[in-house]
Amino acid sequence: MALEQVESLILALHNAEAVKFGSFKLKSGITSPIYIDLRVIVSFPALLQQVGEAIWAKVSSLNFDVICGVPYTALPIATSISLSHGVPLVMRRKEVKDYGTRKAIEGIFSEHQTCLVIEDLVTSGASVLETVAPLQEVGLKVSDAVVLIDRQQGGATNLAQKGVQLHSALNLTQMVQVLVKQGKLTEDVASSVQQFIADNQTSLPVSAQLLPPQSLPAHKQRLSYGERAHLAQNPTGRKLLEIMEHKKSNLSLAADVNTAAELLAIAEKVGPEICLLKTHVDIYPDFTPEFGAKLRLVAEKHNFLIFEDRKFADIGNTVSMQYEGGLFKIAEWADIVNAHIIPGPGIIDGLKCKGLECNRGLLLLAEISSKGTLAKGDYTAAAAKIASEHLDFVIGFISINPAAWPMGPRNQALIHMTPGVQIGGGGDSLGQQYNAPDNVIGERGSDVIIVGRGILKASDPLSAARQYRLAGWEAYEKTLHS
Ligand code: 5BU
Repeated sequence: MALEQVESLILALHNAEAVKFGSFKLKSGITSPIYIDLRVIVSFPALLQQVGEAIWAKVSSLNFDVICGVPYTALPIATSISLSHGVPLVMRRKEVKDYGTRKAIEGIFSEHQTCLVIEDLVTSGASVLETVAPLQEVGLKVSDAVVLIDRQQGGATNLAQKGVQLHSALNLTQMVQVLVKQGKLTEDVASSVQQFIADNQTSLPVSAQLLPPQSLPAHKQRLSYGERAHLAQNPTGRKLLEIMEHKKSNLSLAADVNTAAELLAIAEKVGPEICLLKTHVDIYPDFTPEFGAKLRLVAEKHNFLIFEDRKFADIGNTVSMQYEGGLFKIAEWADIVNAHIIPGPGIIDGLKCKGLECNRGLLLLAEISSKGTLAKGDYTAAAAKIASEHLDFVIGFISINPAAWPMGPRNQALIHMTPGVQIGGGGDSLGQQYNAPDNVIGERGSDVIIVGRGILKASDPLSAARQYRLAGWEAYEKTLHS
């Protein structure tokens, strides 16, 4: 782009107030002397086109088959380029309504085609990676991204570490220089912007840093359970990952038997095969206050953890009482419980205030295995976000198809557990839907298979448990070595 075109674009962005100078409090709490909001450019069609052309000038010599704008601000920019230069778009859905049937990437493409990612503004590069991950997931290659404005705060370096080369039409230094030259900005403000850039270099979030540089589908880029144990902030999450590695087991038994006595017996029998025993304590008519201590002895003997599938769903104060008190005193004996996020994050605080002091962990119900579940799309995305904000207590999710989540690079400290597992698939007459162990761990990207009737109704539950453990483990090993 010629110098006068660069200057004219910078002035047009300034006139449209897409770039402002002053003192702005950013979401992160940092005060910035510059504020950039490129959403306004949709109100200025000529400017939108000018932006598209400036970006195109940077990438027209690269090889790519399709382009994809990072939602939302870069979508109209990508559309403008597509219309002007006849390049097909693909579109990333930010809110996938139903992971089972709706696609995260819309449009026509074939595996191994190359996609250029288009972004409006880059700070750390994290939002570019959130779009790169689902593109790679569907088999597209991504080696380049282009941005209108690079804030020069480390994004290009961070993306290069992930194998994505960042091209930029403009950067902050250049913009400030032009605006000073044009009398729109004082030297003082310009130098405070330079100082801000120098003082606010970013790196990627830990989860993104740990991913090896691309090209395998994101759900296959998994670290081993043992490596992930070092990432877990919560001691129970860490311990579970260590047990999984040590016992070569990613099998959880859903021990839905009729009595506490039967439960203790089956725990004793299949204990050596499992990393986790899942209970529904409220279905045992012979429950006594000694139940928890007895089960813990079996768990210690066979080195597995206990997960009471209580599915808390009330306000923080109530769940805190339900967790600690009542007949079952769940917090005393269950290493792990789970909760719906329907009440909002207060439920986590309510459980955390009892659970954290005794080293317990929490799973959030992000998806459910039964037909017609409402836990999907935005709800699942909200569960993922809330989890990432409570890593001291939340150890992972109940999830059904985490590989299809469009939320960007996986936080490998969090453990995905999937119920609705049976060799042979199928379902029951009350809405349960089954997937096979290799599909759950391999294709769907989960970490733990939760198996109930597949083991309990087998003629020999112990050998069935072994069969499930081996199937789950083999599928896991393939995700490490593929
Ligand atoms: P099954 O016999 O393998 O179908 O048992 C599944 C178990 O997992 C059972 O205890 C359910 O309560 C539990 N479950 C589930 O099936 N689906 C879900 O989404 C959740 C729990 Br959450």
